[in-house]
Parts: sequence; C-alpha cells; structure tokens
Amino acid sequence: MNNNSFFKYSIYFFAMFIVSTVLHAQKEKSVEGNIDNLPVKEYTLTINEATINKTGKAVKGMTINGSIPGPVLEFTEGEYAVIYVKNEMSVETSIHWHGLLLPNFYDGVPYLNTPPIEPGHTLKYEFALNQSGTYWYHSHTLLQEQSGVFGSFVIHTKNETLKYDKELVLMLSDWTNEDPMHVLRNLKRGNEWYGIRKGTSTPLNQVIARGAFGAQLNFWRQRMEGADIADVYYPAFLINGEESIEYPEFKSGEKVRLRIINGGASTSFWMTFGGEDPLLVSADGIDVEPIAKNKTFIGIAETYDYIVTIPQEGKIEFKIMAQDGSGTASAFIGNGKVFAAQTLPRPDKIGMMQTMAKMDMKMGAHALKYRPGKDESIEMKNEYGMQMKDDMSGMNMEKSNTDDTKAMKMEGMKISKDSTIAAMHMDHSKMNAMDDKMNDDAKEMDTMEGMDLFSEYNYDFLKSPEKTNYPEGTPVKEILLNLTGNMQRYIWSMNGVPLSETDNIKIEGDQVTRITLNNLTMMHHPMHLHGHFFRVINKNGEYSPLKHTVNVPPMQDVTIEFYGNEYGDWFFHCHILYHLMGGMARVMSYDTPPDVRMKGYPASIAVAETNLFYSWGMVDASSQNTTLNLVASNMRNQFNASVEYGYNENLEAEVTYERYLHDYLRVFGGVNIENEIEDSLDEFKTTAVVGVRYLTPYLFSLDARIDSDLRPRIGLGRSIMLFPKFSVFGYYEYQLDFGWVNTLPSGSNTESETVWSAGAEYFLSRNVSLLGSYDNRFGGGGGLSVRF
Ligand SMILES: [Cu+2]
Repeated sequence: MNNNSFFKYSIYFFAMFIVSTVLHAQKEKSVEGNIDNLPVKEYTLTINEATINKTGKAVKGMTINGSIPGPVLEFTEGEYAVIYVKNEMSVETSIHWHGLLLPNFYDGVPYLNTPPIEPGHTLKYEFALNQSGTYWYHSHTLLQEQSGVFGSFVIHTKNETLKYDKELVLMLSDWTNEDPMHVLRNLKRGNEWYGIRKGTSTPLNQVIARGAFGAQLNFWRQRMEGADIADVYYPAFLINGEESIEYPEFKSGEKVRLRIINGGASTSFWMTFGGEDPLLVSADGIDVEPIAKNKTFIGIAETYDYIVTIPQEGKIEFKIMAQDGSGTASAFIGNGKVFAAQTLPRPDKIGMMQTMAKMDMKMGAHALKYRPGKDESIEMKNEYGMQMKDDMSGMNMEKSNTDDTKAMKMEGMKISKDSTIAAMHMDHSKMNAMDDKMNDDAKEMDTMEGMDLFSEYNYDFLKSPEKTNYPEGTPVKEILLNLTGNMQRYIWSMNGVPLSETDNIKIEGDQVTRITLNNLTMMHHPMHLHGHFFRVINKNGEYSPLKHTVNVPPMQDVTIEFYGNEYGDWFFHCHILYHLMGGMARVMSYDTPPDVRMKGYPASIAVAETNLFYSWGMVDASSQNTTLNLVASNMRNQFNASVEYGYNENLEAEVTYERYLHDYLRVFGGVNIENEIEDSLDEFKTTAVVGVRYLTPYLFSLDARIDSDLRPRIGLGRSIMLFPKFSVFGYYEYQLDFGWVNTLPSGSNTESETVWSAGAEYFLSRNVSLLGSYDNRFGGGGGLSVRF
C-alpha cells in the first residue's frame, strides 16, 4: 500500500467511524438495527485468491472460506443475519444477497448500494430475515463470480407445510480455466475459437449439407452469423463444485428436498431427474402449487426446489446439461443401482436458424443507437422482432397484459405490427374468433413455428398458491425495455442504449411498475431485479408466480410487474455476467436521498465497469509479408494501429481513431504512412485520412475514405468459416487519384491503385492459426497468425 492510499484509507476509516458512531446513536430510529431483539445468527465469509484445479489444470481462482462454491449459509425466518465478509485478496470485492429483501445499503452492489470491500478489510452485513426459501449470494464486482465467489443462502420457514425428511443444496456453476476478463476480451474481439472448441459453431459446409443456405443468407443479410445459444467455452460444468458428485447418506424411501441454484456465470441448464418425476415445490425461493415435473430449464440465477423420493435399492441421478449441449454434470443421491436421468439431445442450431428464418423476423436492432438520449423504444419494438403475416396483422392487438387467461393463449407469440405498448383489452367474442382462426391456420402459419421453438421456455408451469395481483385501481406505470445486443462487438443493452449512456429509471412508490421485456436478440437473457419480487405474467393470470429472475427467450417478450414499496436505487440487469459487463443493465431508482454512508463511493464507478476499454492485437507472419494490428476499444471509441511490411520492401502503417455512431457505422480519422516507390524504403509519404467504416448487410466490412491528397479510396473485406476451424477471407481496395493535389504523369487524368488479397486460415488454437494467402503487392505465401 502506498502512502497515498494509506492516507485515503485512514480518511475512509475515520469517516466510517464517525458515521457508524452517529448511526449507532440513532439505532432506535434505524430500520436496519435489530430493534425487535430478533435472534442473531452470525457467519464469517473470508474471500481469498487461490489456485484451483477443477479440470486437471491449476488456475487462478477465488474461494470463500477455502472452497468453490462458498459455504451454505443457513438461517430461519425471523432471525437477524449478521455476516462478516472479509477480503483477503489483493483486489476489492463485494457480496450481493440474491433474492433477499433487505435494506438498500446491504444489497451489495459496490458503489451503487454498498461500499466495496477493499483488500484486507471486512464489511459487516446485517439484516432481518423476513422471508424463507432458497437463495444465494455472489460477488457483484466485475467477473469475480465466475472465478468462484458465490454460495447458497437457505432460510428455513418457521412453519413448514411441505412433507420431506431431509434436504440438500445443489449449486450449479460453470468453470473456465481462463481469466474471466480474458474471456470477455476474446468475446469483444470476436474470436471464433469458443464456438469451435465446443463444437457449436456452424461452418458453411454443415449449413449447406442441411439445405439451410437460404436461411444462412437471411441471417447474413441481417448481419447475424447464426443462432447463438451461449458464447463462452467451459471445460467443466459443476454441481457443488464437482462434475460428478455422490450423496450416499440418503436412504431408500426418504423424501429429500433439493434446493437447486443456478450460480453459472453465463450458463443456463436443462435439468433432468432419474426415477419417478420429482415434485417441483418452489421457484426463486417462493412456494408454488406443487407439480410433478421432470425436464426443467433453469435460467442463470434462478432457483428451484424439488422433492424427490429415494427409490428402493437405488440412487437418483440428477443431471444438468448446458443449454447449448456443450457439457453435463451429475449428482447421485442415495445408494445402489443408478436410476439414470434422461440424456437430452444437443440443440440443433442449424435447424433453429432455419425455423427462425421462416418466422420472418427482423433482426439487427441496434445495441448502440445513434441518439441514445431519444426514446425510440416503441418504434424499435414495431420495427424489429417477429413479424406477423398480413392476414393476422389487421387485428392490431398486443399480447394482453391483463390477467385474462384467454389472452394468455397468445403467450409465446408476438404480434408487433401496428401495436403499441398500451395493453388492449379484448372482449371474449373477439378472442374466441381469434382462437378459431389460430387453430385453423396453425398448420400453415409460419409464425406459429416460433411457438414450438420457445414454448418449452415459458413459465406456465409455475402457479402461485395465492393470488398475486394488485388491488384494482392501483396506478400502473408501463415501461418497455427492448433487449438489444450486437454479437460482432459484444455490446448488450436495452432499447439500444447501454447502461453507460442512460439515466436511472424512476420508480414511483405505491404504484405498480409493469415492464415489458421484449427480446430482440438471438440469445436468452435472464433478467434480475434486486430487492424485489415481481409477478411474471403467465397463463395463470391472478395466480401468476413471483420471481426475482426471469428468463426472456430470443425474439419473445415477457411482462413482469411489481409494487413499489422500497427506497433507494436497485440494480436491474441480465445475469449473464458477460452481458452485464457489456452494458445490459439499468438502475431502478426511487429517487430518495442517497445514503450518507455512500459518500465517496459514486455510482459512476459501478457504471464505468460496463464501459471499459479492451485491447488486443494480432500478428500475421507470412513468408511474403508481416502485419501487426493493435486495437483498443470501448462502447463508442476505438483506437487502431497497423503496420504491414512486405519483404519486397513495401511498407504501410496507419493509426486511426474511430467513433461509433451506431453499431455498424463509425467515422474515423488518422495518419497513413506508405513508401512511395516500391522496392525502396527511402521515400515515405505521410497523409492524413478521414472516412467511414461500415458493416454492411451480409457482413462485409466497408472502408470509405479520402486522404489529404484528396484521393478517395474504398475497401471491402469479408471472412467466412467454410469448414470447422477453416475459414477463407478476401479483401479488395481501390484508390483513385484525380491529380487534384499530386502531379500525375503527363497525359493521364486519373491514376488508380488496386490492392487485393485472399487467403485461408486454419485455427490451431484460441490464439494461433495457420495462414495461406496471396496479395497482389507481395505475392503468395504462408505462415502463422498469432492473436494476443
Ligand atoms: Cu443477457
């Protein structure tokens, strides 16, 4: 620690001492003090950097009390939780209590609600437990949760009505051997290796073999590579930290309550159970109407409780499969022969692409729009997403937001033409007429295929035992949030605006906030609201379930609503950590005075985490030339440097700054240096350049520019993965000189220069490819491409 930070810490501690003394004196008035003399239960969590070996490879990770996951924190409803979180790492950390209703200051989002826990320091969390169920906790600092900073939080109810003998917490997670920040950097640079490594990429040969080239063109036209399910390659998926784990302590005939938590950083799972179908009793910590259900999808950060019965002379397999089919893990509960869980097939990405192409969807809504300050959410919803066939569009209806169960038959289908966010109440005769029409047309209607593709992701199986709707007449505020994303730059946002470019969303107290989450991307987004439970409107109408996290499938919409009875600022974000870091987040603000204890911890620091600069580089070393490319990029700004040297003594170097106007369009300016006469490194020509770069439909990179000699130039490039690990690329560039500045050889009005190259690349690993190319300046050759 240097003197400067020592001084900072001293000031901080002195301030904290004053503040806590004052607060202590005021405790009688504080909502956070244990004024009711509740029974106190204490835990200490110590967070450490550690070497972890989950896959036969020792890597740097983070542990809580020495393990991944951290310990199960067990409480009983009505207790007063006191948890000391001790940071023994060299970096700051935080703990967020996921799904818990607690004072805003203890929610644990650093800089937004709670001070970060500095290295060597301990933070005391304390709050009364006024709920029961299965919850969890995790770091909310950068990608620390991916490194291992997470664990489960169980609150037993005071009067249990469910019948079971024992219980078992099953914490699901994903494990990478890479530094998570490097994973994110690879996603930002568009490295295709993760898809190749897990076998989920869809090279052109497979697309053509399946007769899906038309669908592929449809996707390319809309600047999409394909239907992506998960971005990150994981060498292992874990249940309580293991790929396969045994629980022999459970005996035949015993009923066991499984408390299942998805603590994955970016993996949702399909869960299956051996033996008889288990009884689903709770979702996100709250009891639901018990229902026998086997195959279930668990989105990131969701929790489900099941009651299973251990079979006679056997053990149950509980199996999870990563949503994209890239891996599984199993837990075995009981003894004896295995009652195997169903093995699910890998999802068929090419088939999905074909179905989606048929559904007439408009993709490519901006993740980074031109004017972030202008609300165009409704226009965006109308323009993008699933389009209705003409014969249905005249009906001008939106999926009803009322509790009319009839209307819920439209669940999973979206009709966006001419619709507005305002819910339209339909009378029953109209609804019946529509039902008939839908049934008649179901076979031919392409749009209906979408219902099959995503119907297994709806929440209709969840029914609250009690009514959850709000008293009639409660004022309702409607908010539309289109979920938007850009795979090429790995930017994720809402309404085309990432967190760093928007204001807080104002939440009014004593009224209902109803949010329509309209997913305009090809990925699922598990959306989590801190400090609240919201109703997820489904076919159960008044009995719609309460949740803290809701998964929104691709090109679908889900409506949630909650009653405003809190204060302070609460985070609302996609729980795919890499999407959160990519900007898919908002702050929901009650606009109440800030907590004095947060002085010196501006929320802007939390926001800045979603707008970091990522930098990367690449060297292509071939027998005929060598090129070096360096990039540093955040949401709107990018710096590029490149040097190209041919062994025929042709050299070109360029440095540019670019500004993204929106996802596909950037303006740039910079300096270009080139040797005037080929085969001579004596004479260099330096020019200033300005221009635009544009990603065209069908994914061509276009570069149109003019230099300080008033010479216009246009360049066009594209690469396509033809076979697994094998892609081809081409580049064409044409420059004209009208002699406006330069003196042209006598007799000619214009002079032109053409540059082109084409080649192929074979991926050997994440960072190395074999390269073969021909360039009209340098000739043909081969070599290596190294990414760093
Ligand atoms: Cu997301």
